[in-house]
Amino acid sequence: MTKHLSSIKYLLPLLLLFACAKPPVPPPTPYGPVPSDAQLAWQQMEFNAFVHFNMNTFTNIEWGMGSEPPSTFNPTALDCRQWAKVCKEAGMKGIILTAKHHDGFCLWPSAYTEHSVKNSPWKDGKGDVVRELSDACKEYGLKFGVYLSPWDRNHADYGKPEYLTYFRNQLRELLTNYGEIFEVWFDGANGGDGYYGGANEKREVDRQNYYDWPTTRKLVYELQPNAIIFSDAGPGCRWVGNENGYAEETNWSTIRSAEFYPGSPNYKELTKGHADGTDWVPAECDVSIRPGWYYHPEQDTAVKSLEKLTDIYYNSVGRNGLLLLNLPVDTRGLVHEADATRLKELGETIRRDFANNIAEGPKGAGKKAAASNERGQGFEVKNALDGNPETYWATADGTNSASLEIDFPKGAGAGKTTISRLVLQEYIRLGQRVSGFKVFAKQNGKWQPIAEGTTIGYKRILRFDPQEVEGLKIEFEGRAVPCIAEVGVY
Ligand code: FUL
Ligand code: CA
Repeated sequence: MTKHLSSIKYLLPLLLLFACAKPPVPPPTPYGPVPSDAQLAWQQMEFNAFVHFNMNTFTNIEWGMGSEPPSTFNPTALDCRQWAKVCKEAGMKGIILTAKHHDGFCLWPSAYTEHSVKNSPWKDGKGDVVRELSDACKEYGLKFGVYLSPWDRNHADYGKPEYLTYFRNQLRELLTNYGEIFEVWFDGANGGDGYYGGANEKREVDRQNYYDWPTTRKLVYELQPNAIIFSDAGPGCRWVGNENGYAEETNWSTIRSAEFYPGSPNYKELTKGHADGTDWVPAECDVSIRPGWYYHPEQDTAVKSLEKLTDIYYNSVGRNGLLLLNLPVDTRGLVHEADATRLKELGETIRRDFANNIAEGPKGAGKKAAASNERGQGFEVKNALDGNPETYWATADGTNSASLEIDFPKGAGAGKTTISRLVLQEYIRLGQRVSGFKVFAKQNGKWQPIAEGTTIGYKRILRFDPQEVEGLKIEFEGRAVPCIAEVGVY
């Protein structure tokens, strides 16, 4: 009997513990399509470089016909390490190179054509720009991607089924011989006049069916399982629908991708995406630092201003897009001084603008944040203010509208804090859920509306004139319970 009693004595506290411990709260269910791990890693790169450098650099035009003799390609001081250094210092994470543009000239010694660097005077035909840049990227800790133009104005078979074998053979070379390729860029521009092996004629293709894209995609994934395929239709990422570097305020990372193909006429819909999209295909904003994609000496004085580039950054990365900023490498084979200087300034501006998140961390104002609703353990509001994109604040099922409030600690001055930027990030592993938000600032004890918006997605940045605030409140409206990974205040 005593033996029994004593065992009850030990069991009781354990039983009590069980009774009091709250059951773990399950995470919200995903809403709609969600990104793959590769798409998530890609989006986190945020800011990448495009490099247009090829035959057109030496003919000083944008689109070569395909009849240019390889002898024309002759950079005098090509240095891919200089490109990589400039990009790295600007805060970019990867570089995509025009390995072959519409004129068909190849920057690598392809085994399938004579129209390449191997027949150029550069390095006596022993050079390989793809090799040099992929090596430089490795050295500088950048990812490397390739642009391979589907349209080829040099190739005799363009427009016939035989050309697709050639195209895929080239893709195989690029995706096999140069290490990891993070992005493969398929331009929508194709079909029209060209040299075509001497035929000098106009060749139109059925853009939707000619290329048999499913087969090409399969090849890409077979050789580079983590590559992001860029095209108007994705599937990895999509064109934003313009070449000026601006996403729209509303930017869904989902589209009904079956309605698009590279070069499809409905491309304007790509700008906003589709709220009811069937596939996760986030937007990439490609834009050149100069008026042209290729280098033209007369544009040395037309490099975009720091103000313009900063605006582009805020309207691409700051609107749920990835910024792919093009550098037209010059005839020496270098990023021109004017572009390099501007890029350095841009990098410094971005770093400075986001140097000090006053909401983050145990000492930050976020410590005092409060939410109108919290889902429970593991989903508290503090998760939105910890600087960790993998933790998030979520509300209870059914609570699709919720607000978060941050009070700023009394500083010197009169307990006021000056802010000019707000960064909002959804936890997109669970889909894109927020459809609207409003921002209020507490000024002299009263809440004043200062901004509002629609989608957030991976990242939304708001800029406002510097203002003194005592607190900030953000109201979120979700299509499902909001999952907010980060709120940053600068
Ligand atoms: C366009 C091309 O036609 C341009 O030459 C450039 O490569 C740009 C990135 O895409 O569609
Ligand atoms: Ca977090």
